Amino acid sequence: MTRATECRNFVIAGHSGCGKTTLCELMLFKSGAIPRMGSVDAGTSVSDFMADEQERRSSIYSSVCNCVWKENQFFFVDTPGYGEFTGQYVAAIRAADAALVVVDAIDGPQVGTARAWKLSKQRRIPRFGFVNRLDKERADFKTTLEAMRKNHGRDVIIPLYWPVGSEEGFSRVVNVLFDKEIPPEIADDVAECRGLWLDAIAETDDELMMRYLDGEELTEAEIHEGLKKSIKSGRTIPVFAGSSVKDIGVTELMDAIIELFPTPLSYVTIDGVKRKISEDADALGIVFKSINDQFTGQLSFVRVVSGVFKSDSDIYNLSRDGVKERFGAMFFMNGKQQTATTVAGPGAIFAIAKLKDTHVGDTVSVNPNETALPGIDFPGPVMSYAVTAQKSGDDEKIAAGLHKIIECIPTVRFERNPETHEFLLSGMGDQQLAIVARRLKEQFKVEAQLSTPKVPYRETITGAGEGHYRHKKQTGGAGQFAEVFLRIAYNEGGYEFANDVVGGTIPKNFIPAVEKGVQDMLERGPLVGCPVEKVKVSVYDGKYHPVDSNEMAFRIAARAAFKEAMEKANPVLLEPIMRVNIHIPDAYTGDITGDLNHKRGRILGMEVEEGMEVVQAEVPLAEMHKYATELRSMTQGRGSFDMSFVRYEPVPTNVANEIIAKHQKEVQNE
Ligand SMILES: Nc1nc2c(ncn2[C@@H]2O[C@H](COP(=O)(O)OP(=O)(O)O)[C@@H](O)[C@H]2O)c(=O)[nH]1
Ligand SMILES: [Mg+2]
Repeated sequence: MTRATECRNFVIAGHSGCGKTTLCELMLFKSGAIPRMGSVDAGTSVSDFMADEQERRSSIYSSVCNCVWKENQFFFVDTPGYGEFTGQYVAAIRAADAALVVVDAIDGPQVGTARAWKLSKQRRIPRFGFVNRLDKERADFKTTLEAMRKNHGRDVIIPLYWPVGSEEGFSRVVNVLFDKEIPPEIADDVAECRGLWLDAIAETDDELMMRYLDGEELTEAEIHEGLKKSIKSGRTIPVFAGSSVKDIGVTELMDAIIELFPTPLSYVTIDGVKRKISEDADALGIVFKSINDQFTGQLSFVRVVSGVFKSDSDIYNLSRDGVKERFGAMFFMNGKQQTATTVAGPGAIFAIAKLKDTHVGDTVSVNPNETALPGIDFPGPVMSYAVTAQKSGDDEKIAAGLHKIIECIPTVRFERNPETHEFLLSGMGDQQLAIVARRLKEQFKVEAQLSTPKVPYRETITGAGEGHYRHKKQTGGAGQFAEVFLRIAYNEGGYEFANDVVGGTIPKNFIPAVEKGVQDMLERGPLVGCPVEKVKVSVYDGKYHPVDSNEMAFRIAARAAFKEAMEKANPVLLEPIMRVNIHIPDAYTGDITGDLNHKRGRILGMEVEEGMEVVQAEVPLAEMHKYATELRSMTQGRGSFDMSFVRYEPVPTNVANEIIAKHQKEVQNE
């Protein structure tokens, strides 16, 4: 087993198309882990091995790789760049000790790049940049670098390597700190970077700073140490340059991964307590990914945090009451290719088959008394479809299939909405949900119909009203009699029911029946049949008959009295309002805000985050159903957004009238 000091674990992130998968492929090839270099374009890369990925020629799922480079073992995760597949990145970064963010030298930093910087900063792990595709026409290192510097600062984003030549003529990279022979055309740039590095290195240590300010030269060893320290603290982000297609700058990168990336032997915080990670501790790991497909069957991926896992073991799932699981073989993975192993220590990522009760985000350990690590915070869904069976009778098969598929995609949910009674498939965008539907068809042979879901409107009143009803059926047989007077008023605190009957005009034992009648009506409001909220109901008078009164009669009378009161109390329709944050390059701000105005949105503010404009707005849910698709076409895929519920608000009258009229028509047609 590789010792933990010789193990490096990192995630590869960035915008789609910057060359992440190609870089992974090259690292695997250079280290001898694969015999020949596959390609994304030919559908032969190690990491894009799922059928949907090969068809798209782009990553959808994260993919785990490992290789040995100069006696050090690298475990790294290739992640998809599209916003809809962010969940894959969120989970992978949770398991990584460092982030390597790839930036395209042609398009520069994009939304996916900004997201990668942001999430890795939140995780407080050291960050590295790799400017890729420098061999390509129109590639420009300096412009790309300037865009990155603009977002983070000149003294943060500092090249460690500088390219020699450009486009077709790009031939090699030089180390700005240690290389002695620098071509004259880049000498000034290299000298500037060297200066920036020396400033940052001096900052890491007071004594060093004194000597540096006195004009003393720092030794090579001091520079090495200071460089590591500065990067580890997050104060600086070293930038590499290269081409993964032409294999330029990647040897330098891989050597630096050994030299500068952190070892897995730092600390882990469990339950607020900092603990040293060690190979001798009880094995502890986090499950950050699972797959279930025709190639591999069901596999769970564990990142070893501390200790050493051994094959053929019992483990305990600390996130699920310590439930015991057993596994046999352990594998190190390269895409779908499995290599059996018997041990895995800190930093390693191994896969095991057929765990029953273990899911993404769970902590597993050989010690049932260990404490679980914090889980993984996945982003909330931004769109939903209502799911119905294409063929009647398939509902159960669809539900079972969807549950199986989404077990491996934690950002997708399948749930019944208790208000609209629809089954909703919710996720990060239409492409992601289309992939789920397709897998349902291919793997489970059932077809689901996806349609626009109903908006979960609600109803309330803005005034107060009284209602009265006498329910009487006293012709022949057993009679029925009940009379109810009630008042309703708007109540900010929510639904309340009060019995204000004096003198027993309605006997106490019938009051629960009156309330039941009211509750029946609360479930289906008078405007569009949606739940009624925020009303206070007070029953204050009535009449009963010693023989003919019964619970049913009071329930019926209460319903009718409530209906009358509600009509008088100025009922209004409420709609869910969503808080939306839209991340876009600033060139699109005008289009985006204009479109939000059409959607009855309210712009709350704008800010710049990681070089992207963030438009913050509140928009009715009714207008957001197709937003994932619309945003993509408005920004050529350069935008992304998140969305969460804030509150219910009255629907403007003109819009409400249309919704009510449409509902009435549907009711009549039923
Ligand atoms: N010229 C050139 N093309 C590259 C380079 N790296 C990747 N590509 C191409 O860029 C496209 C996207 O690459 P891919 O690895 O799928 O990017 P990812 O989406 O970040 O994983 C593919 O057509 C690659 O062949 C490079 O260094 N130079
Ligand atoms: Mg990829």
